[in-house]
Parts: sequence; C-alpha cells; structure tokens
Amino acid sequence: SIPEHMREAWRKFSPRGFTTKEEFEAEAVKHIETTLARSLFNCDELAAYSGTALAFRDRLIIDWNKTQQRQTFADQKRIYYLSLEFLMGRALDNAMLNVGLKNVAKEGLADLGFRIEDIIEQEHDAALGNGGLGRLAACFLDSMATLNYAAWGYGLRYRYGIFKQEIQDGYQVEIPDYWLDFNPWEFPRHDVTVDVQFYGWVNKYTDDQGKQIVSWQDGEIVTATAYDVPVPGYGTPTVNNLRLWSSKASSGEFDFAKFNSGEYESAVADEQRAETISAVLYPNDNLERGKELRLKQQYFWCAASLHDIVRRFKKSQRKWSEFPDQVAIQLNDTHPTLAIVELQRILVDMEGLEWDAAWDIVTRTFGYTNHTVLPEALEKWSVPLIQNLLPRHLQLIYEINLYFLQSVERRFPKDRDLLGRVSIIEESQPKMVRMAFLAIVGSHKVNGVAELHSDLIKTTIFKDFVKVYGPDKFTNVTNGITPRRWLHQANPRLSELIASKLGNYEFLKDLTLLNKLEPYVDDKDFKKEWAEIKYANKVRLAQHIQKTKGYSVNPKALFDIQVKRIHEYKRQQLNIFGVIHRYMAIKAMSPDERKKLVPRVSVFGGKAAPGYWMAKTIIHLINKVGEVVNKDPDVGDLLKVVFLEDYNVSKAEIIIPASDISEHISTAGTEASGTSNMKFVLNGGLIIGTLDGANIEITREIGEQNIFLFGNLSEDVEDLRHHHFYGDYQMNPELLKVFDFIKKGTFGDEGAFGALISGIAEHGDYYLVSDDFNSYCQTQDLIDEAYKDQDSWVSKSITSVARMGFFTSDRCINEYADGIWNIEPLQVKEENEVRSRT
Ligand code: 475
Repeated sequence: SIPEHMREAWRKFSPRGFTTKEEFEAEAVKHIETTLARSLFNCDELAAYSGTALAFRDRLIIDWNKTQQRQTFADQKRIYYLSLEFLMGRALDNAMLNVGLKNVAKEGLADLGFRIEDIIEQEHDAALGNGGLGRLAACFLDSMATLNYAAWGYGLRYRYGIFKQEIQDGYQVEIPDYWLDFNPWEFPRHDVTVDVQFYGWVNKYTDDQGKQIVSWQDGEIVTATAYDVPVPGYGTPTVNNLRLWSSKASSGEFDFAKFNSGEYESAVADEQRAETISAVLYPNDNLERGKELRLKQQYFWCAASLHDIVRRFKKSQRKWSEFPDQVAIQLNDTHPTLAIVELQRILVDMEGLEWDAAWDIVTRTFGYTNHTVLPEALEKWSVPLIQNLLPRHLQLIYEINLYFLQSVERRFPKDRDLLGRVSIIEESQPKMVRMAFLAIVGSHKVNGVAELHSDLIKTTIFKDFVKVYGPDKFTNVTNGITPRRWLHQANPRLSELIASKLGNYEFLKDLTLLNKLEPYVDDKDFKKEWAEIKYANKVRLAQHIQKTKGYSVNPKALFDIQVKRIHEYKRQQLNIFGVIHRYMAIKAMSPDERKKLVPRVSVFGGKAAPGYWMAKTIIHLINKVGEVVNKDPDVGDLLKVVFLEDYNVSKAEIIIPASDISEHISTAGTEASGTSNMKFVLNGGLIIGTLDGANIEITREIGEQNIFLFGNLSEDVEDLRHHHFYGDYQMNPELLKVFDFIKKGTFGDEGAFGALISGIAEHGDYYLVSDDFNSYCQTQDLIDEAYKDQDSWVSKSITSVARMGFFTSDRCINEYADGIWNIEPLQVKEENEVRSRT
C-alpha cells in the first residue's frame, strides 16, 4: 500500500459519490458522453439506462471498497455462501432503493428527458438460476448485506443464463440468453485468478525425510478469473461481494508449441473447451442429469472459491486450527459438495496437516442445506467419471468414507445393513458417489428449508444419519424472502401505504413491525386504499398482458395466478384440469346462472426444463385451452386463460402484486418450502394450497380462516400411492369427464395429451391429481363465494400481510448465523439512516 506520508492526495481525491440530483446528473451525463461516447443528440433509453447504471455502479463501489477494508481490519469470521445459482434479476432499481437515492435519480432523469420507469425497464435480468434455490440465494445476499454480516457469495459467471422462453403454436421454444453484451454491475478482476486442474494421475511417494507425498500430476489446467458484483444492503453502507468465476484456458497452458508448429486451430479449440466450463447454466430445476460438464463446473467453481478463501485466511497468519473460527461455508444444496473434499486435499496434500486434524477443520467449517426430497434431484456421480476427472478426489472420498464407516461400525457393530445404507459409495453398477451423504458427513449442520421438509428428511432420505449422528446435527431454517425487493420494489404503493400508517419504513428492516397494521383491518378508508392499490396492480398486469399477448382481460375479474417452474409435482396439470372443469360448467349453464358467476382470469407462467417432455406437454395444454376458451362467445369475460411467456424475476415483480389468489398446490410432501407463496401473501394476495412446505407455517402465522387449504396430507400419500396399484382404485368421475372432453379433441389433437392423461388414469397417478381433484374444485368454489364479499376479502388480505413478519429472509439469516455459522454482524459505526426513503 501507499506509504502514510503520501496518502494525502488519495484522501483529497478519493470520490465520495453523489447525493444530490445535480451530482447524479453530472455523473450520468459524464458516463453517457465519455464512457459510452454518446451525446444529447443520440441518447436513447438504453444509453440513459447505461449512464444511470454506471453512475450507481460507481456509487456502490465506493461503499464496496470501504466495506471490504472494514471487514479486513475487523478480522472477524466471514460467511461464504456457495451456490451454483444466483437469480438476481435487475440491479438498478434495487441499488437505487437500497442506497436511498431513487427520488434523486427520478428527478435527475426527468431533467434529462426520461421517465425512470422506462429506464429501469431497459435492464436485462441477471438470470443465473432456475427457480427457488437460485432466488433464495439472491434474497440471502440482500439480507446478509442489510444486516451487516461479512459475507461473500461464490458462483459461476455463466455466459448464458436460463434460456428465454417463447411459445410457438402452444409449444415452448428455448432461446439462448446471452446477457453479457453490456453489464455495468460486474468488475473483472484479471489479477484475481486460480488455476484449476482436471484429469491427470496421482503420484504417491516417500520423500528424503521419509514423509508420504501425494502429488496430482499432468492434468489439464483451466484458469478461473474473478468477476465481482457489488451487493448493496438496504439503509446501510455495507456493500458485500458476489464473486463469480469465469473459465479460460490457462495462459501457461495455451499451447504455444502447438501454435508455433502450425496447429493453430487445435490450440484455439483447446482454449474454447476451457471456456465451455462456465458457458451455460444447466436449465434443470429439481433434476440432476449426471453430465460430465456439470461435474467440471462444480469442481472448477469449488476449487477456485476454496483457494480464494484459503488465500485470504493465510494473510491473517493464523494457525490452521483457527480456520473454522474465521470461515463458515454454507453449501446451497449438494452442488458444491466437492468443496469439502477440496479443503481436505488442500490441508492434507498441500499444507501437510495430519488427516484427523484436517478433517476436524473441514467438518467445523461446512454447513449443508438440502432443498428437495425428490429422488431424481439427489445428486449421484459415477465413480468412473470422478476417477477420470478428479483422480485424487476419488481417493479422498474413499478415505473419508472408510473412516466414517469404521466409526459407524464401532458404534453399531451388529448392524451390517446400516453400513451399506449410509455408505457414501452406492454399490451399484457402476458405483456411484452419493453427494448428499458426503455433504452430511463433511458438515457440522444439515438443514431443511421448512418445518415439514426438515422433519421429512430426518424420517426418510437421511433417517439412518439421524441414528448415526443423533438428531442435533439436523435442523430447520424455514425459508424467507427479502421485503426490499418483494414488497418495496415490486409494490411501491403498498409499501408507501404501510409506511404512512406505521410512521416510517422501519418495517423493511424489521418485518415483524407489520403487525401494527392489524388495528386497521376494519378501517374503512384504509381498506379502500388497500383495495385500490390491488386494483391498480391488476391494471398494470392487464396492460402487460395486452402488450405481450395482444388481448385484454378484465381487471375486475378474480386474478388466479400460478407462476413457478413447470413440474409434475407442482401440479400445474391439476390447475388446468380445474380450469377445464370450470369451462365445462360455464358451457352447461343458462345465461341467468352465468350472471351469478365471479369472472376469473387464470394466469400461468413458468419454464419447463428443455428435456422434460411431460412438463412441456402441460404448457402445451394450457396454451391450447387458452386458445379455445378465450374466444368462446359463451364464456366472454367469465373465464380467460393466459400463459405468460418467459417468467423471470422482473416479470414476477409485476405479476405477484396483481394476484387475488395464487396457487401453491404441490402434492403434499414434495415441495420443500416454496418461497413465492410468501411473496404473494406479502403483497396482499390470498392463497389456495396444499398442506405442504411453508404453506403449513404460513397458515399457522396468518390463521386458517385466511387461507384456502385442500387436499390429502403428506402422511397419507404413501398409502394412497400403494392403493392406486394394489387396491380397487376408482378415478374421480369429474376428472374423467374432463379427460373425455380433452379426448374429444376440444383442444386440438387429443393424441398430444395422451401421456398426460394416461399417467393419471392408468399408470398410478403418482402425484395424486385424481385424489385431490374434488377437494381442489370445491375449494375453488369457496373462493368464488368468498370473493363476492369484497369487504371481508380485503380484511383477510390485510390481516395476512400484518402477520407475515416471520417470512423475511432477515430472520433466516439470523437463524443461520446463530445456529450454524456462529457469527455476529459487523458493527457499522457510520450507519446512516436511509437518506430519502423512496
Ligand atoms: C424447492 N433445484 C423449493 C427452494 O429452498 C424451495 C435441484 C437439483 C438440480 C438443480 N436444481 C435444483 C432445487 O432443488 C430447488 O430449486 N429446490 C427448491 O428450493 C428454496 O423453496 O420448495 O423446490
């Protein structure tokens, strides 16, 4: 660093960042005219967005620098959140709100000739995730920064995020999402690199001093380069770091020999192969496919992150035994499990620690979060694949397993079966490494993401590990969401109304303060404003539908929304069969009967994994039903079916505030938590749901009278499935009528839907669509009745919001910090009130 006596110039000129409208305008214009080389004669909205984003980016990086210095000086424990997915969405609006300068930007942009809403719209979503797991990671980053924890996210800088979805002839078509054309939110750190090795072989020998040396040799080297993304907290100067790794052929490796000997093409091909590692996000949600490139991604990212963390720790010159006091690493599902093995390798092979001492450090460092019990989503990697790609790691895994099984055997000497059941290696053909088991063995805590889910993992997939370790290793942290994005940013008018009653915006930092809304549940004026805001949000969505789909829907109708990844377990098929049932009922009614109906708009949105054929069939059916129903003159406004294309974070911000009812209707016991259920309720929507995931805790908090529950319970699912195969099983007759209606060709070629129907009617109905159909339809009728009484509906809405305090991700982070990471927030002395609460 610069010597003390030469620091004056630095202090004098180091930028302080804008706070006034004029200062903002100066920054934005400077960027537009110099960084972007545009002028007032050719500044379109995209250029205005770019200038604004660069101005805020600069603003953030000043606080980012200070935060990093503060955290380094404090020399306390840090959290490292390892996630293959960070579904960040747009950054500009969030940055403006979190630093409290949205009004300044709004007025400044108006001076320059732009509307802030149009400018915000220009930004491309950062869509480096699939669904719930990736968005949870993004909410957690927001909370960790807001609560002043010293926390880093580590992920991959995919060149292509989740694909863009288009609907053509009712079918999903995938378009690549190249999003890095212009990304002002990242800082390339060409000086922060890690060389990561693949393939090769393991050389074991004894050196001159008689010490066992293990060396992993002759592999292929790929370089990881860091790209840093600032993560601003709300109402605090803390700006944390999200470090994303990008792959490149190592400069040492780029084969100049080849190049010089005329093999130019093959040298370039090697280079491209290296870049492929971070090229694309795997588009599967709740599904693992076991592809080699995916394993390469996982190791590349784990190795780069671990070496970065270890490098930082080594600067502190502490003893290795203090590593777990300085470092907590949280594994977001099993995707980063190789980090456990890599840390053991660093400590034993590279730093020369004894096995037991190293393993003690490792297990005290890691925590593992499980996000699903679906068998097809549990990661297993074939032993031959690992053997080839990571030969040394396979040896370490076997060794870890050996010591683990020996300890199990000592404690349960008579239980031979137990050893086979808990072994990290599955004795199949080929043998497989069970990553969840490795994650459990290598961590000190394992958590599920909602109470039911955490109970289920203890009694089903990880039951034997509860026997081995005792119940205390397993814990629950019910998921949450950041109220900054999901209330304040997505629903500014509702946030403002709440603030007007509560006196300030403190509830955005302490969401339990929402309970102060309860006294207003019967306040006539308040209710009127509440209802008006919901209506305005519905109008906004109706405009979006008009713009993107080209037809209009009635904003006075009941908006019934299901937006999430398309998956059989989430049961969009139950919803669309219910819609068809409703359509059939309307067709059968007299005009007088129709007049009594509550008009409804059924909105669907979500992507199917490109290889998930059944999910694509469901999308196709929804679109075909829409085509028929929406133009049927018998139906008119009474029913509209809308499939919104390309559901993503920024669309969620428009869709969620506009719901009257949202659907969270997974087969009981299958949805680990769900987080959109929380987002919808926080925005004043009611929900129809099964007793699954966090729906159960939402019900407990807001009260049974404020939620529409239906369907079989998780504890009965197994028996029901058994009965389908071995009992005298009868399909629900109303559902059969729906199937007949489809089979008649009402929605086009009935063959297209054959497998969807037969899966339920003939092949065991694994997701219990038929079992729950009656209760689902009856509950939908109750909803229609309840909606007619708008006064009581609005009271339910307000009461629910008032009781949602528990579901902030701030609460989650504090629970992780207390129960798993053993870490305190860093005191920020200069903590400044958010300047203008916009
Ligand atoms: C749950 N993704 C939600 C959310 O905890 C829960 C798995 C394997 C491979 C690729 N993606 C995955 C998931 O398992 C996932 O997104 N799980 C979701 O995590 C946050 O709220 O119920 O389905």
